[in-house]
Amino acid sequence: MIKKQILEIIKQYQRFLIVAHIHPEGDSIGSQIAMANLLKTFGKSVRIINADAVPGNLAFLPGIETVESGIDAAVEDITFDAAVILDCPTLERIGKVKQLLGKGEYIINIDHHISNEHFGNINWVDFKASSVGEMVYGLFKGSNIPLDGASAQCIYVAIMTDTGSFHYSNTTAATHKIAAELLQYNINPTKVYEYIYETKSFETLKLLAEVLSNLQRSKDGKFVWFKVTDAMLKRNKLSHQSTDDFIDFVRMVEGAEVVAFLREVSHGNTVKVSLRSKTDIDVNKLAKHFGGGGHYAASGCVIEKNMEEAEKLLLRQIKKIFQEQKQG
Ligand SMILES: [Mn+2]
Repeated sequence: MIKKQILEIIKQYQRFLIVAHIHPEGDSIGSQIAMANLLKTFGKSVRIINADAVPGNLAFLPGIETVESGIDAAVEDITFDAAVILDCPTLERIGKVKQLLGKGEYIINIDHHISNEHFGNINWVDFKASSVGEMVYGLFKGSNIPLDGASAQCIYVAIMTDTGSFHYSNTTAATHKIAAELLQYNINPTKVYEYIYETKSFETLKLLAEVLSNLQRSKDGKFVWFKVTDAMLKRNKLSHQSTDDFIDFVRMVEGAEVVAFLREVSHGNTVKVSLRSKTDIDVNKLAKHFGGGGHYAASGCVIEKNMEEAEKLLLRQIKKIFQEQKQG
């Protein structure tokens, strides 16, 4: 129903801006390009603009050259009637691209975060969807537009990255069915995996080794966490982006129920926390306590404290949640 409504609304506008969240990843970029391709088949004009650049491991995606980043050049000449905002629970998540909105454009919000704030004129929020890629696939089906090879590859990458290569708890039979169909479009899963995950620099692996040798866990082993500081990045000449999937390695720890990644940002005055749950502990709720959010099993927040204090606060809150769970 909502899919049909969105497709009807799309018909009413001509010029579109497609935006995803800051620090875009596979689901954002893959969904954006596929969405743009769909809109183009309707004869619409489309610009894809994000606050931050495309990560290097997605450079192989067909259509990646159409993804713009930063708003300086874009601000001068952009005109659009509607904005499609993908994979963002709040409007703040689009970062400085927000400056391009506010001229009365229609906002189409398509997302799968449980914490979504329904900021659009129309909101399609399906937190059971593995990825926004899966939702864009649904739009293709709903519009009877046949998938093209480029869109199929982009959607495949969106689903693959948001499900951790089909093993996170958001992976369903439907996800696999869609992936099976996408593979008919000449996608090489081995190559795609290699591009996305097996292109790590020597320095990144050295840093990962350092992180893993400093892992910490609670006495009962249910909470496992690790830290990356500015000094560690500097020493290895790396950016934050290169640590994005470190949490996937730490998730492997046997007996861990909640895993946290604390990274120092803003010169040590702020700590960005990524959270993963491997059991029935809702880390969206945990992140919300600190003003963040996300999904039930994967979320994040920002704590405006130094590392030591942020760690203390997080540990205290985790302890409380484990205790509540025991009692409940
Ligand atoms: Mn996503």
